[in-house]
Amino acid sequence: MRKTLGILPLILLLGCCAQTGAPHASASTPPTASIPPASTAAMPPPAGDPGPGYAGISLKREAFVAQAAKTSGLAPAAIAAWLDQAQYKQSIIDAITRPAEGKPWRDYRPIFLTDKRIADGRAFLALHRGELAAIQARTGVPPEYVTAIIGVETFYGGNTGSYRVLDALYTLGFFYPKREEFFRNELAELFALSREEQLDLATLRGSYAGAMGWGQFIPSSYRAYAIDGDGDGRRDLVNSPRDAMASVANYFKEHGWQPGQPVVARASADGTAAPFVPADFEPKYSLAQLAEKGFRPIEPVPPLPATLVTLEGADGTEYWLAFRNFHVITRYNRSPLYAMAVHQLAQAIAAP
Ligand SMILES: [Ca+2]
Repeated sequence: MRKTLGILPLILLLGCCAQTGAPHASASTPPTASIPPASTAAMPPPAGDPGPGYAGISLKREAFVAQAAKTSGLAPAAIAAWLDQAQYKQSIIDAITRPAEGKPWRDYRPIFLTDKRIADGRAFLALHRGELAAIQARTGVPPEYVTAIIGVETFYGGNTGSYRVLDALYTLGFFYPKREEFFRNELAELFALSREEQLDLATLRGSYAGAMGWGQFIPSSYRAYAIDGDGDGRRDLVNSPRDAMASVANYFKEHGWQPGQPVVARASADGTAAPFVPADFEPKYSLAQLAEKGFRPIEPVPPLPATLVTLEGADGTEYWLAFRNFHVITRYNRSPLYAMAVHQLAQAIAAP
């Protein structure tokens, strides 16, 4: 997702790469009802730091409780009790406010296109080959792209995040003015999700931006696009790799993945070429229009609409024609660097 935040984030924040280690949340903890014990209302103030200017958030909090109750179907008192349990974490604010990693492609690519990530991706694909083939039959999304997303996001499920999702979305929703409305909405979605999927908010963990599981879905994406891939009746993106793989593919399918079509094609720029940075990566130019702008595919490509992606690579400026499927990957994380890394990792994993 992710991404004025550099390598981060999801759909702007379906963030990538949970920063610290703890693999998926305690598989040994059975799901429990998401409503805290009634005694919570009488609990003392949160043990942790409730956050700077805590007293000043009461109005926001009051409005949020009403909104979240409506979104989730939980009682306002239950929402308020969970907020009492949520803890402000300065480390989350620090993580999200790190200088945006405006890395050029030549520095970004090596983070993801490593020998280990490629080798582990091949092993992951081999381990799940049957499941991934079945997913491709249903969605049209090739195994290597599902694998690459999970590889970039969490190193194949090994790093799904160590923050309590409740703490992450509380901290960002109330103490990160730049995007507080976005995160408060995600917090409300989290309450709904916890009720629908019987997730235990006391233990549910994810990235500092509240993204969960092998594919790092934020709550709204979890609710909208997650799939029960293993047929147990629950959508568990944290503990079920089959659910996670099916959900990544479903996310792509629902955002318009075109089976059999290319993602990008390398382009040449003639002497009159005028590079441009598209506002989004909607493929809205015909190949003829791109040729008029000075950009032509180096290899033959199907006559599909495309847009231009310009990257500063190790060997100089690279021009790419980006098709619909590239745009689909940017719906997961809007950074063109992210989308290109996923594409190239997928290609490397699938290479003979
Ligand atoms: Ca399941």
